[in-house]
Amino acid sequence: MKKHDILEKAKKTYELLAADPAVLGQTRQAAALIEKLEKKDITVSIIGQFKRGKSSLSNKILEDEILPVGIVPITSAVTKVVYGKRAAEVHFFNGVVEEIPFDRLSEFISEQENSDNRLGVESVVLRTPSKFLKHGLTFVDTPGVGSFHKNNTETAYHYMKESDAVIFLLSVDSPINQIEIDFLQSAREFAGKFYFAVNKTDIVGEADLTAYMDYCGKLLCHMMQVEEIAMFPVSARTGDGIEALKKAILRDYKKSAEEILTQSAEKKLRDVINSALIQLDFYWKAMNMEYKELDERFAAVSNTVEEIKASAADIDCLFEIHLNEMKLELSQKVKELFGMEYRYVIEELPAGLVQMNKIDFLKQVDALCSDLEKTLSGILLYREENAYAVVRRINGINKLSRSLRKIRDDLTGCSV
Ligand SMILES: Nc1nc2c(ncn2[C@@H]2O[C@H](COP(=O)(O)OP(=O)(O)OP(=O)(O)O)[C@@H](O)[C@H]2O)c(=O)[nH]1
Ligand SMILES: [Mg+2]
Repeated sequence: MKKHDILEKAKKTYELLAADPAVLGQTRQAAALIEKLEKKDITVSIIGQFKRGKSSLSNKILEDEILPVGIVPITSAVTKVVYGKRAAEVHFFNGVVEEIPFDRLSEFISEQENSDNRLGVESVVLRTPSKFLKHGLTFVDTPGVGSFHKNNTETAYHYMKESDAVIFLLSVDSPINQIEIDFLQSAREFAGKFYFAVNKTDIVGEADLTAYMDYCGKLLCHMMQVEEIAMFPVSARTGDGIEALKKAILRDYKKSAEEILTQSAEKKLRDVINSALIQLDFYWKAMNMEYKELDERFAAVSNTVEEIKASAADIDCLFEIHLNEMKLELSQKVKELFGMEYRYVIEELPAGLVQMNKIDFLKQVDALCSDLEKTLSGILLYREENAYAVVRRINGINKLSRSLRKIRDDLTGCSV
């Protein structure tokens, strides 16, 4: 499939989704996908089990010792690296963006200093004048999967959806295991291109390395359903093999960026459509739910709304941050009660933001709450006595589902 075809399909999907507030979350995802395709943004992420040497290898690839590494599980937050004058920014879930000096990085992205991501770091964005990034790639170091720290596994799985190409990192001190196989299976659903790198080659002799490459190579071919697979033996300690890996990535980026982006966008579009279909199915079921059950859930939402309104009266500063946090709380509640993605736009709040006054803040809280209740009732036709409206809504859901399935069926597969 060509890039403009996938862009057309993404736009068509967006139009269909945007007409139904029931799929608000997926509408935003489709919009983000269109923007990515139009801007030709390519993200290469390094992923794998904890302690395989992802951050050490990232430092070597970027030729800058910026990311913290260690013997115990370290990386606890997604770290995006782009080309530019050296700078670091922390993006928090509540929208706050804070510029920090490089020597404070580990306070935010290491498990030891920010355990279970208690600081609520959404991601860290670093700029460095690395030759590898000069052509516009975004490089991402991710937390490792499979350690005791479940939050890191969840973050890695969640982020993987945004990668276009991945460096899947193995290490010679451990043959590929079930945790890695499961992770790779999921990554296949989203990334358009894979580079398999085997780290720590400095600790084994040539014969052992050959045996390892042979064994893992066969397994990976089987998993990826291909005849042959390119593998890159590297050592983040000595630097061996790293140039070959970088060259392969840059060569593909220059020659086939569009192809990589198209393949990854196709997979991401399929994911958006699947998630919209699940959501529509949910509505369908919710509309057939007993009123008693639906009453209870609506009452629970109303309780949260009342609590939020009451707490707003006591807030006297940092109104923008509180508003973002309320949006997160409301989305969480809707997800909990109705299983649906009801995502708000979280405004970014860089340092020196203009302060909202209390009157505006209270108005916005009110608007936020009544909007939620109105939209939810509308979507679920809660207490709708008019049978014709219900039939029309059900027909609308069926029609939208059919159109989305048709777009999904036209999408194709994956590549190595
Ligand atoms: N011998 C050897 N050790 C390495 C190599 N690369 C990394 N290490 C060591 O492996 C350990 C883990 O390195 P990290 O780069 O922190 O690994 P990671 O995959 O980022 O770990 P998490 O962030 O916890 O998932 C450190 O003690 C590194 O010094 C390598 O090529 N050879
Ligand atoms: Mg790391």
